[in-house]
Amino acid sequence: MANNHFNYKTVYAFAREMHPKTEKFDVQYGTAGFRAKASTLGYVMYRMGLLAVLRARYKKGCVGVMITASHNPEPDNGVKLIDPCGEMLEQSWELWATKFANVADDELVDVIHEIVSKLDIEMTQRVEILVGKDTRPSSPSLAKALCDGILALSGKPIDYGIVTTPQLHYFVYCKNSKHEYGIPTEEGYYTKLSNAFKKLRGESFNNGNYFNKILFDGANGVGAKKIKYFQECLGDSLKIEMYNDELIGTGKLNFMCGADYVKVKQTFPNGVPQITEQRCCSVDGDADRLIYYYLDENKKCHLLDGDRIAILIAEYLKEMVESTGLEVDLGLVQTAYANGASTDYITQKLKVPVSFACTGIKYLHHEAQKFEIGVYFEANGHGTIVFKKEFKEKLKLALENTSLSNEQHGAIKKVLTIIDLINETVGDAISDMLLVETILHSKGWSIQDWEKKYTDLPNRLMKVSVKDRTQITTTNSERTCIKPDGLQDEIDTIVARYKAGRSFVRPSGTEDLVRVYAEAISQEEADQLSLEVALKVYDMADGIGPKPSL
Ligand code: G16
Repeated sequence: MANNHFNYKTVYAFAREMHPKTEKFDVQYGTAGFRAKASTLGYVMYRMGLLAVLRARYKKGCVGVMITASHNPEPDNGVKLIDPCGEMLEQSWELWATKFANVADDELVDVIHEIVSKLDIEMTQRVEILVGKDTRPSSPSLAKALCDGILALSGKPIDYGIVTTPQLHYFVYCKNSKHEYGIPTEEGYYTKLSNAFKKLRGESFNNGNYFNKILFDGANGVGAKKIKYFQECLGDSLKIEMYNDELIGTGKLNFMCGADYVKVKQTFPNGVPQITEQRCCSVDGDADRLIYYYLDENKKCHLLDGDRIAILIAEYLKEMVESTGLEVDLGLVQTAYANGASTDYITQKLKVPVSFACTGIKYLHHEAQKFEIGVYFEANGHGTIVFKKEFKEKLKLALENTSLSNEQHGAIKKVLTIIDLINETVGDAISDMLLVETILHSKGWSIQDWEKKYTDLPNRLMKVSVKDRTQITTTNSERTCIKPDGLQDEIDTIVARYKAGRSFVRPSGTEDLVRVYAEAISQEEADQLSLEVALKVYDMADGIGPKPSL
């Protein structure tokens, strides 16, 4: 039994005087933590500071707290906790997070007592909490509330300032792995990734149809700031022309630019020069999502989204590993949003098994960990690759095997370098971009060559505002709607009228709305299908505001 004579006076005082619970409604730890209007989040931050200390003590390691609302508009903000291994907070603790956020000020200490005694948390450890924030103007004051929570329970906040979400995940894991995974500093991160990139690129920066220039849309967020350091480290090996780096507080974050805008609107972002056939990419507000695209001679924007990125990577890794001569169990994880054509290509052409998970990196990550090499991506461009520890050891052992050929040894070294290029802790737009650039370079492909692999089914994403989005519940990896009663039957009837039609609805875990996805044989039909389904949701789930329209 832990010795827990902790004095909670400061916790009480801070809760009542500095960070009182201002909102009456309950909030929930959603797809990626809490997200809401920044002005409502002060007390939630304070309480997450408290919880982070408890989590760190329970896990006996440092944890991270990231202040970001990622793809959401600038007035929103949010917070998510990062576990010691650099992954998202373990799901059983999401319930504690929700409880902490919603309890009355006077009962806050009771909930702390409850968790401390239930989980036998030793309260005397001095734990470190790594704090990061994106570029939202609301982030510094929210960070102050968070740090007050950390200090109230005698934790030690270590402020990393403005960093990308994946950087903070990386730092947390580096610290807990005692630097085995890397050095937990920004410089350590840039050095590890850029050294691996340059090693893979070699002396010749262009190859076949591949040219080493890319236009980069930083979404007016933290990605725009950090890519500059990469450019310095990469030198001439990759020329990154950076766009959309407005000053903090101009309201331009994610506004008509960034990965979410490009993917949802299927259009070219503002602020990036329209050069025909030029390879471009966008990241989102905290640089954990990546989307590629180009404009054709008719000014049509061609998207290469998370599905395409996943396939490019899975195919490349499969070939690489085959050339090492080692047996490997490689699999891919997608969500319901994955384009049907991509799933067909992976299973039928690539012969790589596919698993489905619910929306949210936390679900995909764990599903991917079941494979020796697990590639996971959401269609929105959020994803990474995880390698089993045993697989990495197998590679290192094989290097000592003298019966293998020089070519096999070369291939093994290359796979090890590729692993160094990847941020395995979480989807990382910049690391993913460097990997995509590496693969295109190695194949000598233009973005158009990459696109030729298969043809996407036209699709459309829509948003519907409803009175209470929790009225909508789903099952079957979110592909079937259970509530409201009868909605799924209506969707099935509508879908049956469309050739190659598919559609599903689910409540967003990051925004107060319901998402509708549809795909069909032509763009017009995909648009029409999604509109019909969106209107049905509006009617059957208490839609509010203007009716959905295209
Ligand atoms: C977050 C999650 C993603 C998810 C996205 C949208 O992304 O990390 O896994 O796909 O939200 O989720 P929902 O449809 O539930 O709103 P980000 O980039 O906003 O952190």
